[in-house]
Amino acid sequence: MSTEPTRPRTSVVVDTDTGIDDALALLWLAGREDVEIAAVTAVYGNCTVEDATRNVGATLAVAGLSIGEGGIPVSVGAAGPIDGRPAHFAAYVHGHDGLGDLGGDRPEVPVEPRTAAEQLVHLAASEPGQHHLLVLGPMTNVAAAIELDPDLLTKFASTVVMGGSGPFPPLGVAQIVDANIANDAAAARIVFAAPRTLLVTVGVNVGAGAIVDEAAVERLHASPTAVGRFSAQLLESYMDFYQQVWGRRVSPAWDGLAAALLVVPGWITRSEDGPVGLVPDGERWRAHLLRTAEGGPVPFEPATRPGQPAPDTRVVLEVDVEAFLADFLGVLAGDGRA
Ligand SMILES: [Ca+2]
Repeated sequence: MSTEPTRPRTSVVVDTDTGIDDALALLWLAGREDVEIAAVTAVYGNCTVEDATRNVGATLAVAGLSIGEGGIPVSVGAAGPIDGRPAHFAAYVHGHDGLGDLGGDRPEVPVEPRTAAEQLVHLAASEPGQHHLLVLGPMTNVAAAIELDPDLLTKFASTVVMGGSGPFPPLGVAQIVDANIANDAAAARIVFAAPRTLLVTVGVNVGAGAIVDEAAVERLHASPTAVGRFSAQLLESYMDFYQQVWGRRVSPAWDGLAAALLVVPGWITRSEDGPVGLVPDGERWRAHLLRTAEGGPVPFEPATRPGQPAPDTRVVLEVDVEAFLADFLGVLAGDGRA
């Protein structure tokens, strides 16, 4: 039995391509007593949309949450980018099943009759201002929902996306791949142009600095809770990948950081508001805060909304990583909940 929290709970709708860091974000949200997961919408990205949907079910089951009638509604979304290009999956990062091929039980889950885009429109219209939208995968579902309701993002209390590359880096500085933008730049273009209450990017510019290390994973292995031990297994698989590409056994928190900054915006220590545009970077696309050399905004009309100035997006630049990691790992490890 738990007592009713004294603060109102933050109601979050999670749009996710449930891979490893998405699963950890869901487990953290589920473990916070001040958060209610109002609905989950699945999208392709780290894996197929079918796997992402199963992974939502498997992850919420570990957290003791049910899906469907009496539980959290889960909707199936896009299977590929909004312009019809084939999807690209990251099996080398998240395993073939999206959750590191751990071999656990991933049964089919009961899903809503509404598609993900329809569900986002429905939730926003029926309870405007009540929910926050957390976007953890390619923005295809959200863009499809904006095509159904151009004012969609004005009906969410805030929208936080794991994506973007922040401001342009100094010349010659290499940047980390921004998969959520690169996977569907056309959808991202629609989202960054849409009117909104508040749109926040938690991009690769800050996610790469929020690192779960081996000591943290050992702590999770020793956790008395199923959530803690499942988190440790997921992180071991993630670290196998980062060992290869970053040369050390670490895991950036990525989606977990975006979830955390939605719920606790006080952990954002520096941000800048301005227009975000899609820019090419080799064969991929990025979303950058567009500034002149003097630091002023670069005004432009988004191609998806001609005649309208690009609205401001809040771009996160610095984070209280210590406070975030202490809470993130504490919740996942089940501190005080054995
Ligand atoms: Ca994700």
